[in-house]
Amino acid sequence: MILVHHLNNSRSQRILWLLEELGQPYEVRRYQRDAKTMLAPPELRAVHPLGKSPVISDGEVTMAESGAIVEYLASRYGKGSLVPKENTAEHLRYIYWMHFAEGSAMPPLLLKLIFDRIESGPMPFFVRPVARAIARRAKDMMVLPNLTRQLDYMESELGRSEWFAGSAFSAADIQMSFPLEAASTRGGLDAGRPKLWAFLQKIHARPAYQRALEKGGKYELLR
Ligand SMILES: N[C@@H](CCC(=O)N[C@@H](CS)C(=O)NCC(=O)O)C(=O)O
Repeated sequence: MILVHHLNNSRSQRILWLLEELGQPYEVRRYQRDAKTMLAPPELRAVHPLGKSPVISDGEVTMAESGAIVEYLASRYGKGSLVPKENTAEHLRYIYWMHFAEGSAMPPLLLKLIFDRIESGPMPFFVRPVARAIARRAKDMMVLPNLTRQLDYMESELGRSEWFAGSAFSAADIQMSFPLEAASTRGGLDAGRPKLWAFLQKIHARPAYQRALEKGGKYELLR
């Protein structure tokens, strides 16, 4: 039986959704973020040295890193679904978006989260103006322009085909869901980018997505 180590409000929600799409039985072991630091509890480090979520175990296999887990589960249990045929243009796009999600889309979203917190968080009064000015400048110079460029790019790519890899829904769409959901809570993604917005509405309406929400518990991404 596949066991998913699931941290609340996190990337592991994607893994539950994927397993629901695959119709593959699994168990969920839940972990709660620390309410103040939002970090994972130390018990996750007993499962994998980095102590991050998601991690799965499947028999002898213990695997971390959401992209690797998505690729492993889709190719092992997908029976040809959710992965485009190899040596096709769709398969190349599948690989690209599978890596883009964590490699390119998430870093500016994470930086925005950190700099927003520096800007608005409590700190000694004598460092506050300097810290806030640095956070503001980093956001204006690097983080926000990158976010905008990436959102524009993803919007135009979804103008080429209904889903990220082509005309068929694939595991790359599942992998891309997390940065887009994060962008809609803290990265400026809204109905002004109609293709990306429609993508979010469509995935949220999928029965497997809804079942995964029931299994994973409350899902509210960090702001
Ligand atoms: N690139 C990794 C990122 C893993 C990651 O940072 N997970 C977050 C949850 S969204 C986490 O465990 N955060 C809690 C912590 O860092 O303590 C992946 O895709 O699996």
